[in-house]
Amino acid sequence: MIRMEQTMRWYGPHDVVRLSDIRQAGCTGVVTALHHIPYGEVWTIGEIEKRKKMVEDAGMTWTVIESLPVHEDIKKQTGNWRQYIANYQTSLRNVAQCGLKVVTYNFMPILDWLRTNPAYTLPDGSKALRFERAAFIAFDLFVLERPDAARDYSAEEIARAKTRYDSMSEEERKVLFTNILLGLPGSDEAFTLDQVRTALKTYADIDADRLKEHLFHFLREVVPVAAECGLQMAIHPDDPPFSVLGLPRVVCTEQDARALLDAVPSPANGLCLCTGSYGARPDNDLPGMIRRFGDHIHFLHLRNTKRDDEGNFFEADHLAGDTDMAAVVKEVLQVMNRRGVSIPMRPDHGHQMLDDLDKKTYPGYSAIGRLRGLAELRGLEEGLAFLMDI
Ligand code: DNO
Repeated sequence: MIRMEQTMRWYGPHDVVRLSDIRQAGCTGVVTALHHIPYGEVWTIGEIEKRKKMVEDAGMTWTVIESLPVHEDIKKQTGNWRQYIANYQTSLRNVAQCGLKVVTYNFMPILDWLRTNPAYTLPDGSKALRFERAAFIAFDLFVLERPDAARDYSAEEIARAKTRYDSMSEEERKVLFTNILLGLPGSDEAFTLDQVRTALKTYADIDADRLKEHLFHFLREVVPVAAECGLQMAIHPDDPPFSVLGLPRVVCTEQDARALLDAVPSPANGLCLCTGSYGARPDNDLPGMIRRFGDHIHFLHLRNTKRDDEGNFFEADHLAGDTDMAAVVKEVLQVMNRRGVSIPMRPDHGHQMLDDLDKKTYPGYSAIGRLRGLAELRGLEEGLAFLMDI
């Protein structure tokens, strides 16, 4: 009886969702990170052990890190990047020594996930994260005023963005700005407009091919260390999975994932298969990706999105949306049974609903919404396993 390991993300002692809430949701594992350690610095054994003890004292285990962040200098190969890679290698050795197994990271320039609205009201009154293309383009063209931005969009998209911008009040424009630049997960800091403009300039000479080379170089440096100390690396895809604000993004499609796995062949070089991120593109075949990448899937984010023809999407119920979640979980069960391992999974994001509506949680990380997602996924997995007789 091999089942997915059920986990939830915990942002640490300041998270309003407590470890006891996560345990009561039925999780055996917690996914967390040392968010207080600045990017690029070494995670010391003392700090890792402290966090591990908190999770264990709450009756759960910490096997997956999300994330061990990659410093911007490594992505750009500027400044102290060599030192930051050495620090990353040291952190890997330290987390392995403390018994952790999976290291999630991403290689998105400057921004991590990006939405135009973290509280989009659904017909039932619950709230979801949404990406609205016209609002995003309006931000790029008329708020950020990024030079040459117009080249990235069609005349029709620009016209739609202009209409959208003109319909917004000053207040709505401010809110849009804050929403788009919500900052990195786990940090309370948001970017200012000037900071974004300055940061974007630092990528002026880095196109997708070059960023890919930098990623592959990083992998050549860290994957052997991970392999040697028994860790699995799991790269999170870009969210949304396409270039934004003129920045290159190189982990968007099955071909991208294949290329990075081929660049450094090793079982330690793996994926965080996020069905929500990859699933925002119609050309990503999620069940097929799980089948084809099976041996390299070290962590699963199960989430669904609903797209429309204008390039908008919102985060749907876990079992609704455009991704066939039953087909996904069926493939996962097959992969796990073939490999003889349980893959850790977390219900990625959840709607803000019921009592969550009165709480200030990290966008997408409500307690009850995620509990609902987890419960549905758990039921789906059990039902499928019964029918598959495994
Ligand atoms: C968003 C998350 C991402 C993810 C990182 C991994 O909710 O899925 O922020 O943690 O990209 O490095």
